[in-house]
Amino acid sequence: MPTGQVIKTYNGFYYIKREGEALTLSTELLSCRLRGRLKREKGAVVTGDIVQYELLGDGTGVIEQCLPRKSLLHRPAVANIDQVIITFAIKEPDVNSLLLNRFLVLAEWSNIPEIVICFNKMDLSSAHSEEIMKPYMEAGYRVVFVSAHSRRGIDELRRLLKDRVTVFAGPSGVGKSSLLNAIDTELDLTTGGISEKIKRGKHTTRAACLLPVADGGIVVDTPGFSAAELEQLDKGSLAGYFPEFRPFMENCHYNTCTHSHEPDCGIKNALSDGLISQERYDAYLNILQTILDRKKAY
Ligand SMILES: Nc1nc2c(ncn2[C@@H]2O[C@H](COP(=O)(O)OP(=O)(O)O)[C@@H](O)[C@H]2O)c(=O)[nH]1
Ligand SMILES: [Mg+2]
Ligand SMILES: [Zn+2]
Repeated sequence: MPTGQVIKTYNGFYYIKREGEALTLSTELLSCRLRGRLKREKGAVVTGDIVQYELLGDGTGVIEQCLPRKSLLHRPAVANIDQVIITFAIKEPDVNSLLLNRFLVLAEWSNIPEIVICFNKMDLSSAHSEEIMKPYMEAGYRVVFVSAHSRRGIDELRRLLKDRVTVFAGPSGVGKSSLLNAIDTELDLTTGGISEKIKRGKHTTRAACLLPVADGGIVVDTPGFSAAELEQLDKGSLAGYFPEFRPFMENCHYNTCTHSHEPDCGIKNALSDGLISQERYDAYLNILQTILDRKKAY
């Protein structure tokens, strides 16, 4: 059976790029329906999925099977993302470190293999930029310092996108669309001012689609994803989504330790020894509280 990748979905149709074909703006996609058994299962096939399909006589196809996913972003549902570029600005607006940490946890939880932090608007100021990003660089994350306006770091971003499926995350106004336009002028995305929410109307949800960019990269075009669903996380697994916490967890006295109030906690000891940052630990406690509050509400 032939294999392909779902590039977008619309009204019960799944548009597929055949295996071995490159994705460009002129690639002809195959429109497919789902086999009945897959239709009954919610979320059985989403954008980004690698699927096997049967070709019908009329030039359309039927998806028979979805292959195992490498990663899954939940809202919007997109499978097999290789990389997330979490974008913030040095100012206008200032970095919201709690939100940055929520995005990092969401990316770790979604099993996205490459996680990059992109620090935009470096033309406005470069003061303290390394200091602001220090906890994240120390945690092992790659940070790129860029400016869509001065084009600093744009070549580096373009290299990062090559041969990967990438999603840009981050609050509105930090310059995600501007960066994509700087990477590939053909994209011509709307920037600034006009709220995408208003443009589309409050209640229209638009599904994500995969979009080719210059030099062989693919970006996920999404109306934006939220880190809200983090409350679905299990409190026991949260600390594991902070990569630099992992080596210290085995020193906790209790194996059910939540690293908050318990004595003899490996993570709290590492914090007081200066081995993990206060900012990251505070974010951990904050997200933990979100999870506990949700559990109480039931
Ligand atoms: N000074 C400066 N402003 C930028 C830069 N990148 C984007 N902006 C501005 O920030 C605003 C929001 O940009 P936009 O790309 O729409 O952000 P998005 O909401 O994340 O897609 C616009 O007014 C842009 O002109 C940059 O590198 N430097
Ligand atoms: Mg935008
Ligand atoms: Zn602990």
